[in-house]
Amino acid sequence: MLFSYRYAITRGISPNFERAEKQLAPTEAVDLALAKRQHDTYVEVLRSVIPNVIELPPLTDFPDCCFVEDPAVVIEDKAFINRLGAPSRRGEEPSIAECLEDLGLKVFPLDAPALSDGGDCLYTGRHLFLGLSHRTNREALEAIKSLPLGCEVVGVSVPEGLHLKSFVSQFDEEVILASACEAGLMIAAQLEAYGYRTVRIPEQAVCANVLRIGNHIVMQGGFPESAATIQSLCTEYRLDSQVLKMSEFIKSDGALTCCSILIP
Ligand code: CIR
Repeated sequence: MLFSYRYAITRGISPNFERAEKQLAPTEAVDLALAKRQHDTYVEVLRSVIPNVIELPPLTDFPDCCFVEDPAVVIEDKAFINRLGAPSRRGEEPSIAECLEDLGLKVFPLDAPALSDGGDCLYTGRHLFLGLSHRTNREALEAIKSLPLGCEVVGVSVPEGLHLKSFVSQFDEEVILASACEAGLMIAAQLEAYGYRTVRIPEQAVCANVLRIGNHIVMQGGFPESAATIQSLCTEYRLDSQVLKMSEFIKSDGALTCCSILIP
């Protein structure tokens, strides 16, 4: 069943987290102690709604290792392992691939010249939308299309920013949240062509990235206008909601979905 998960994979923060990739230098430095507390709370929230949460040990040499969404993408009982777009992140994948294999998933590695990040993969149950971004290329699109995933794979142009899911995320089977910024609107128009309802989310683009698990929505804390929009949608769809502030991850372009791999 869509949104029902037996396992989640997470990974603790690297001691070198301050050196994580960033599109822009943050105005305030990353607070490592606060980042750890926020990550602990994230894991606690997952534990409250998913029976098995696996915490992989941090990788000292990989400052971005907590962003486990990027190395692998799970589609039902299958997964593909990305060849990550940022060279500094290549090497995060093997332990994740091993973990997925141990859980019994059929795992397909992607090879050069494909480049892809999980943040560019939005799986809705009907479609796998693949953001074509600075991190994900057309070779990856062709390679993923050739895998036996059992869903239609569609390329979506991401005009700026990091990933497709820096601007959109799935709220319900046929409902996708999209940032009200220009790039969000352009992406939303591409998804609407496939029959999805999209809902505009104000404030920062990262606010459109929520976690949907069972009947729960977890949204980013610290953004009252977007919280009000998402809350009223939760009321309409009879979903519970919860707010989780991940400010230290936003400084490294991370959103809520990026810190876990969810496995049905
Ligand atoms: C990176 O640039 O790769 C990391 N600093 C952020 C990755 C965020 N990933 C995601 O949202 N899926």
